[in-house]
Amino acid sequence: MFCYQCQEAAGGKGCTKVGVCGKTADLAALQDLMIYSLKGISVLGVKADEAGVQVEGLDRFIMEGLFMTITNANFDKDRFFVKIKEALKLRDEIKATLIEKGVELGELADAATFTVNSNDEIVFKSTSEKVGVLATENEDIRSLRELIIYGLKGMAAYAEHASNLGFEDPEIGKFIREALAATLDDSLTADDLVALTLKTGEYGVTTMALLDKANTSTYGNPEITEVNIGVRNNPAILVSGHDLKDFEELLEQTQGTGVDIYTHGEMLPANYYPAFKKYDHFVGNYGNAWWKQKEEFEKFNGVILFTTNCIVPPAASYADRVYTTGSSGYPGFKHIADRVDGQAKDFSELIEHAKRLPAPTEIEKGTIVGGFAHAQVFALADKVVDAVKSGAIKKFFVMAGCDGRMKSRNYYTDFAAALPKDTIILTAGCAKYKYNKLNLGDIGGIPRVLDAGQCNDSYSLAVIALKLKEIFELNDINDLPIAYNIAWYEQKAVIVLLALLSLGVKNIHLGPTLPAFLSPNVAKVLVDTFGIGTISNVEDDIAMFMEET
Ligand code: FSO
Ligand code: SF4
Repeated sequence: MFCYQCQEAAGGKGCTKVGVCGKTADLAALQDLMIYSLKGISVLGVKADEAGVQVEGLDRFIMEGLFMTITNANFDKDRFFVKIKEALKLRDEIKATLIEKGVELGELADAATFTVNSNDEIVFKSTSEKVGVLATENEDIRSLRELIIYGLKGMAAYAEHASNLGFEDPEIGKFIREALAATLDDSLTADDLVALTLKTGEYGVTTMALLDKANTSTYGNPEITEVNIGVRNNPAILVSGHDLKDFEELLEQTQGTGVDIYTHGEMLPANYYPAFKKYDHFVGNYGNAWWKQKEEFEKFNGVILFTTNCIVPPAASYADRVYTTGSSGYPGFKHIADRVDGQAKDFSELIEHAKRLPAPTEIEKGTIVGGFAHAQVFALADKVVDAVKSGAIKKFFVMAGCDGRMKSRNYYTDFAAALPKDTIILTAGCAKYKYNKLNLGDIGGIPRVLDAGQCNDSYSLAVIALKLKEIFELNDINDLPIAYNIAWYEQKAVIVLLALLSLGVKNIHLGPTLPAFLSPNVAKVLVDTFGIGTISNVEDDIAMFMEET
């Protein structure tokens, strides 16, 4: 196996024997083959687009396939076997339709023609060996192709959440097909792929805007909320991941059952939405970021539901009370099936299971504050602008992104704690758990940590920045007193980064390490064009950031 798609890639280079995330070589092979199959479908999909042929369900199929390969989203080999076979079948159906319509297919890439005539894992594995990341020999082309693919994975995840709420944009699916097909095209130069990378960022903005619209028009605009982090004495279900539709359906189905609902990790921002506040059995948030799940799930005692990544291979003590749904999966966890004909998912099995289990053990008490997505910040705009004008706020620090296992990430806790008291942290994603319980105080009633929401709500931070640019009548977003010190872990953070770049944001510092998939030349392009930097130590970095603009 070779995988270097996340920040925890072994040795900062890539996982070759087993993933730090727990991905085995067999699973890695199937994921490589999944991506290859999606590239093949996309080649035909592009031809169908050109011929004006609509393929029902194609956007959704590709999105799900990409999402399943995001770091720690799905460890279930059986699901990949099924999905790859479906992919080849769908691909060949599109091919047959096009031939029937007299569309000239020309010479097709191997990805669009290969077959696996066996259910044997070994055959799948040997097929995948020729199609993995290292199949592209030139390291710069490989780096750019993978950068695009990882951006597409993040984009697909966000587009899928929007689609679950009935919000779709066919242009996004079309772009994903074009870009996937382009990663097979040997005639494209490094410059072509750099241009495609930026275009991926533009579509990242479109996708996050669509998801923002889907979330806010369905559940209302996030608002300032004190979120309870303590527990009650009832059986309970802990919901992890990002999918708000799943969350809503579970809240509905648990009403009046005596089972409480808590959020974990990236589901915390569900607490900020007005629509979910009417449920008395929605208690609050339990625990911290994804990587702490082993100890926290153990103590939660109840049922756990993953709606998306990030799954950590479980301890045997709680594995039998974990469920997955959507694109997430893990062998041995029960999987809740997809919606059929727009009907709600059936969560009855896990609700009945929860009733038989004890209440959560308290691990924390008190509250944390969040809900500062764009509408809420706009509502406070006068206050914020006055504070900037009076000098009460000197600088904003966008510290969005991810949390993770590495000790080096304690940098972000120390950084947040050491920031001058006249600075505000703007955050989104699970990075917040590094400092959202530090009690960093407020500036004239404006909390010093403003949490916009999930990683996709980084879009909100960009909208806020653009609004401030307008209010202060600046020509360039980079003239604002905003510094970007972003932590990343997996591929959704890649699309967030590309989206920020496409909006013209410069001098983003990325840590705790730069992606292993950036070759030295590609890293140089990012440094030279966008001023991308990394982190060093808290003291020097704060001095450097405070000096800028
Ligand atoms: Fe991932 Fe990062 Fe959203 Fe976290 S991008 S790791 S769980 O911030 O949040 O899915
Ligand atoms: Fe390694 Fe990350 Fe790939 Fe998992 S996703 S195999 S940890 S690089």
